[in-house]
Amino acid sequence: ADRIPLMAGNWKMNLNHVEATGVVQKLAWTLSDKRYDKAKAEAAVIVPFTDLRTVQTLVEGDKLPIAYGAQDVSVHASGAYTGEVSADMLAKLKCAYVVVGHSERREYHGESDEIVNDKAKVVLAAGMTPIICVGEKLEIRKEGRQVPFVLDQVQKVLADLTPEQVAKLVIAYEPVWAIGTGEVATPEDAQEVCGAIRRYIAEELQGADAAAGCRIQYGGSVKSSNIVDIMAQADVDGALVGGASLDPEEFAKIVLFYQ
Ligand code: G2H
Repeated sequence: ADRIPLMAGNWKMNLNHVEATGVVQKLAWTLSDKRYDKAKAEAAVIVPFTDLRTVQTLVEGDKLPIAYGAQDVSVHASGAYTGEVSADMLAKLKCAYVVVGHSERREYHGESDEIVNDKAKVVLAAGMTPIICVGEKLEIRKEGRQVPFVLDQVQKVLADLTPEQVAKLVIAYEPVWAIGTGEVATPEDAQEVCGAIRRYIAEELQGADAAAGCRIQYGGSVKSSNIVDIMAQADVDGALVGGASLDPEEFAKIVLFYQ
């Protein structure tokens, strides 16, 4: 399958809208200077809600080859949900992507696989692409149970989705012990789980076409120094990059991993 790798920079709770302008401009400038080829990798920034309108204006105004999206979404459509942001609001801002179920949302905001599944559904219904995060904690990894644990998450977060929907979405495998810790899973660790996810979708869930189409990212302390080995793995179709995406020159190197 022709899966164009998705290199998504998850800014987390960093960069206000003034700072966002500088980072996006610098990223776009660096990519164009280095002859970035959109057919080889897709660049995206996943930004705080308060930056979205600014990023939209920049991207549309200057026709930048950078997709953008949000870090979370409400499961509700509208109404008395103070502090929440709906999928329709994000679609109106032309977000391409919405991250759902990031381990930090699971850990600090009690998001279960069922909530993540509901969020994936509202994102798809609004015409955007969910980036659905899964991954095991250190205890599970130490017991060698990462594959069955993650496959159980995958089955729950993809519940009720059609093969056509699954073929278009993105799954981010982020071993929680490798997030923001400088601890990186080896490329073989990443492939073990990403490959198992794809086989499981093919054999037990939405079938071969869905499995061949969906993009599976690796996430967790990705940097320009380790991206090439990670991307060399057969079932890794990109990266969800946290810390390293805040530096536009470093993130550009990650997007341009193929050069
Ligand atoms: C994992 C990743 C991006 P970092 O959360 O979501 O963050 O690259 O800082 O480990």
